[in-house]
Amino acid sequence: DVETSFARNSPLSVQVEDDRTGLSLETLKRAFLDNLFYVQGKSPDIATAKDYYMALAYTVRDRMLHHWLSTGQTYRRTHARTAVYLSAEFLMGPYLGNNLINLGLYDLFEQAMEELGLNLKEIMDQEQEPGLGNGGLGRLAACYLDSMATLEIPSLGYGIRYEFGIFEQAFHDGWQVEKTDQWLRWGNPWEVRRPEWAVHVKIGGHTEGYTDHQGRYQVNWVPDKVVRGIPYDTPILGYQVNTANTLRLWRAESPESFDFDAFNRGDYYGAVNSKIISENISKVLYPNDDKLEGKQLRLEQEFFFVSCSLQDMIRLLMSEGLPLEQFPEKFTVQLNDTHPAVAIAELMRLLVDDHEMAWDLAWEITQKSFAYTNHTLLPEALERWPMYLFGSLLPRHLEIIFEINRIFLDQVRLKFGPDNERIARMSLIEETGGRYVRMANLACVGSHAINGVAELHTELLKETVLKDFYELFPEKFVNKTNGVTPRRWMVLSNPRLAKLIDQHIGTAWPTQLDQLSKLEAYVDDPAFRNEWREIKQANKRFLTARIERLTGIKVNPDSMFDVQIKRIHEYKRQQLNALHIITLYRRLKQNPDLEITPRTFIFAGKAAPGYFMAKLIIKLITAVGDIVNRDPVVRDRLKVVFIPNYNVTNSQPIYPASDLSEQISTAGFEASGTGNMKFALNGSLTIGTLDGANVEIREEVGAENFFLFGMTADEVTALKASGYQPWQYYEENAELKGVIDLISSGFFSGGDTETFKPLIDNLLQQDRFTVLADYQSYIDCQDHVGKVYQQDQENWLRMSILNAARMGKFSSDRAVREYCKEIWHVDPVSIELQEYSKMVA
Ligand code: B1N
Repeated sequence: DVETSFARNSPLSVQVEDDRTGLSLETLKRAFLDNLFYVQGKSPDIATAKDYYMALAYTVRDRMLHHWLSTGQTYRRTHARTAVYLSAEFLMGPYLGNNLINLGLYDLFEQAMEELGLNLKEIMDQEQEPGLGNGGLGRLAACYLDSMATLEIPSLGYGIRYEFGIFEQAFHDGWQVEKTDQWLRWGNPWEVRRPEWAVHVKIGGHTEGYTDHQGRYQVNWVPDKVVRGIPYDTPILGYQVNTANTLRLWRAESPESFDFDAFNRGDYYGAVNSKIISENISKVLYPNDDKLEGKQLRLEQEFFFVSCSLQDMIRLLMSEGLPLEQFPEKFTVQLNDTHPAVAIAELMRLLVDDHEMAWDLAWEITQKSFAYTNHTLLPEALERWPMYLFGSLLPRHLEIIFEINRIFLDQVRLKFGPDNERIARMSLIEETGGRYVRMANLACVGSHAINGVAELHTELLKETVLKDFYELFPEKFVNKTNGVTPRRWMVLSNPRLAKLIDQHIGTAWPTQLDQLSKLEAYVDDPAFRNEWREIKQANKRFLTARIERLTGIKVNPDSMFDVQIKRIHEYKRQQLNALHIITLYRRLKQNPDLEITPRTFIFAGKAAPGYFMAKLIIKLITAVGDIVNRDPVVRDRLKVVFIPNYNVTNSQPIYPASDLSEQISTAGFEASGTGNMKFALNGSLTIGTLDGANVEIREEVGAENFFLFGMTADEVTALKASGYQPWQYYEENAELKGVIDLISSGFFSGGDTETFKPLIDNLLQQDRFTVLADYQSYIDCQDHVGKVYQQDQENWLRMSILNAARMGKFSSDRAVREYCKEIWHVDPVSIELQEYSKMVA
């Protein structure tokens, strides 16, 4: 039995090494049992499912380490230019399955487990995913890491190792309740703690000016607290390449010497307390999506991970023997929204104060280094920090921002003359009613490139929130439409469809997604069509079983699966979807024999814990489900399910089992969306507005293969400008009135007319997201969707195949290639696996 082993011919080749790299079935089984025994300390008779997971994870990790160490060594040796992704969120999803796919070892490990009487999928189900993000923004960061590694782009992701990620969602009486996420409870086999690269971060205090021995004015920042940042590294494998990049997440601890001081003074409790306070910084993820929570701790988190990361980059630069001036040649730093934008002031401080660089050179380096991605137009999400708060935590950074602002506003005056309103709008400091530091303005001034995440979004940025900056710096603005990784969102999560595609167009499509267009040749092929349909049915049956397990609700896999899964937000308009369900229900109550397309409405998504209206929307959906699912008149033609605790793990079986993808945000509010891409890629049809990337998806798949409804962004703006009066839509539309009145009557709340009153009042009186104005268009479109699904199944199938075949553009590989070419100017570096003996020599 010849084993594939990196160290096969090396003098250091011993049994232990072989167990960690070998790939024969016998070696894999032995390595797995060894890890169970020696790492988990368990014999099979008392091993739990968690032990099996851990043993398997370590067995897989061992097979990643040559990739990882060879990659690092190559980057150091070649001084590789590196793309740095700075993000407060990384929503990585479970690692085990993804790592097996990217190593190309999935089938082999499945067989090895089977030979041990174990089931790989069941073991994979044991993983607690690191939920270190809220939604699209965090998941985008994860897809980009996957693509950067796959494209062999030297890259580093920097973020925060939150001890508690996004909360776990449970339900009481149809209301969301939050439970703490304890993802680290069973240990994390994928990370390596690196205390030797810890850094110190100053917070608070004051600054002191002094003149140095050369007669230059310098500033000394005297903090009132110092925290220690410890990096935890996770390898990020590319797909079927040797590259393994690094995700480096920082944990906050207290500096040992500080504890020691207090301890020596006999203040044991004080020492322990200061440790607790320091550790708070990386304790918990703020669970808001598209909404700023202006809390001191949040600003501390942002500054903490940014300072740690920049110090680490400078260490790496110097360890390669490169001078500080080379920072922008060694690194290009992408700011994932403004959450890390304080990096602009922190790099200036590190260069000017700590490294005594002249201001102008430091500023040139800073602008060359950073690029900024904007992810939202919602004004309530734009980060602004009360100036007193900012100054009390970061006194030196506030001074630096004032100086950046002084020079910048002179530049504005030079170009536009004495336009005080413009100056007030563009200033880094907001002074109208309370003073604030504006992070988006800082990001625009300190970056050489600014991008939106879909074409429409970028255009709207230029016309609205960043208009002044576009007029000053038109050359900085570019669009980078989002993408998703086909490895996780097809190969891993839809293996049946992936296999069918392999059989027809070969196996290159996961890295060359445009090749999916070859599927168009089979759109009329009866055998292919049959298999396409059967795979969708099989995926629906699988999800049906899961739904029953998770909710107790039996759904019909032959019904249309009509799915809206995403964060709950008024602009995403889950309430519009609910109005449609109630519309259909009323029609059935009025005419029980009405012919309707049987539908299963599937929802999943979390509401921010402090977002009352979003929680009320969840309650409305579950309340409607309670009535509709039990009503004998419905005769199972409508079912409403809310799958709890939406996260990456729970989403993976949903996209492949969906027929209809709900992308129904008010036009102009969803920056891009990325779930929309995952659905279409897996052969679901979209009902959607002309918002975010929907516009481009429709362009690619063809208008005839997309169910469009609703106002355009311009129409929404115009309607509001003309004085939108939502109650008029209610008064003039009998069916809409009937639906609203049914909710108001207490029909879905056990006769209680108070429960949904805030939601109804809001719709009738404000309706910021024009739900009522789009109601009829949505209902008409849904009626059409129902007809096509029921009466024109052959056409539906054709549309499904064409959607998947035309989604090539939306691979995150395409997006990353565009960033590399147009913003980062980073080239691939291919990795040769180094032999173990040479690496340790
Ligand atoms: O970013 C995604 C987009 O596809 C979505 O359309 C967009 O809504 C999402 C503050 C955000 N924008 N802003 C956030 C998240 C957390 C937070 O604290 C804002 N998320 C998005 C990827 O581009």
